[in-house]
Amino acid sequence: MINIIGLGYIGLPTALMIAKSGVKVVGTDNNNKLVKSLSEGKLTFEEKGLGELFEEAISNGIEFSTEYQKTHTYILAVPTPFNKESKKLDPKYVISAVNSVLDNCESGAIIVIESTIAPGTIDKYIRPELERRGLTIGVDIHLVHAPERITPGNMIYELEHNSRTIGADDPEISGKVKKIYSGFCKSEIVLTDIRSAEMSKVIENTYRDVNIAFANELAKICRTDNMDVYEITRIANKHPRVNILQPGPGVGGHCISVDPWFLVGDYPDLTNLILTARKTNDSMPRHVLGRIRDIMREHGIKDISKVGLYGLAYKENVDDTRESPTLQLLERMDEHLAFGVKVFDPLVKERIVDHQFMNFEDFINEIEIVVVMVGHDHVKNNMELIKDKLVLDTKNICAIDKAYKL
Ligand code: SAJ
Repeated sequence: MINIIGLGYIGLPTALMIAKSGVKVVGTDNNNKLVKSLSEGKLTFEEKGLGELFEEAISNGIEFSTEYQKTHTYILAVPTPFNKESKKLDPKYVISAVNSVLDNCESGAIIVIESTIAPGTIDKYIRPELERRGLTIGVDIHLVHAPERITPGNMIYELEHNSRTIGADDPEISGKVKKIYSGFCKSEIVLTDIRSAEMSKVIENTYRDVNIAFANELAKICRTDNMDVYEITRIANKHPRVNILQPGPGVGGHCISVDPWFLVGDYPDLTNLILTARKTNDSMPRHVLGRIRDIMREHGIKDISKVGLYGLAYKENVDDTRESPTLQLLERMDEHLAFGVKVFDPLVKERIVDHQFMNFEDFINEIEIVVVMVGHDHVKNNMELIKDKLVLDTKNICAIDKAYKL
């Protein structure tokens, strides 16, 4: 039996996948409400394909509990909150989950950590917890890092099709964990050591951050001379070794905008490019604000309540608002502007800001400028309703000739 600890965005789909592969799974979370809901067959977040997978896992006998189980294999997918001031991850939930596992597990158990952690976390924070209890690592207990790699909006597909990394000290343990993951992962499973697994996860997200920053810098360059960044990158990308990403209103989510900071923190003298990329991406909400001001000035619009931000999620077709560019933009507006501007997101049900409309038509009727911050399918399907407004299309998804761009 495998006990999955943490039933959020990563832990739940992973638990369901493993259950689907025929292994007995118990999912544990300390949130009573969440466990109750899952035990009653009700999902707590939306994700493509999750409903069907949930049903299959239930018919394969998956169980949910607030209790840690006594077993041999644990997979930890607990949150690692980011401290915005220190730019560091707080490993407290991983440490406390490891301790709860140690209070319950069989001798020789395997603890697989999936949560994103900064390079060196296992050596610095986890091994000492085990040693403090007098446990011999590699005999009494085994540590593994198998960082998750799935992207919200396409999680189920990516769980099956993305390659996995398994970092462990002992090849025999890597082999056992590989067997679990190969029950649902159709792609390559790469075995390595713990430190390399930690580092590779962080550099994947850093690589993407740096590449998005390049696209964002190009957008700013093109804006100064009124050139079309999308046309220029489309042409450049015809080159067989060029693949420029898409500029946007900023980089959101809990991963790409966070992980590069671990490298900057640990290697301050060696990370000029990574730090500059982070700052470039963080500057994009302010760039959007400048574009909003340009449009207001051009059209003699003085009242900020005539501006509506479409999208609160951090990216298209998800309801996750963590570090979202829209929230970053609101933080960068002075109080008066932030209070007046209107906001709408069809997927985000929780009320997060003032003037957050729940009805799209009311939102559109009240404003003159629509700022498309997120490319949800919903807005693509509602072009008719926005096409007569002034549109600032920060995602280049609106089929409207006169739309303003970044
Ligand atoms: N973005 C751009 N331009 C682009 C691509 C993305 O501005 O060309 C923006 C998005 O709009 C969004 C942000 O970047 O605000 C991040 O979105 P994303 O879809 O690139 O990535 P995430 O945060 O959803 O998921 C990432 C993934 N990592 C990589 O692609 C290297 C995912 O595979 C990881 O599992 C996840 O981080 C994680 O949990 O670490």
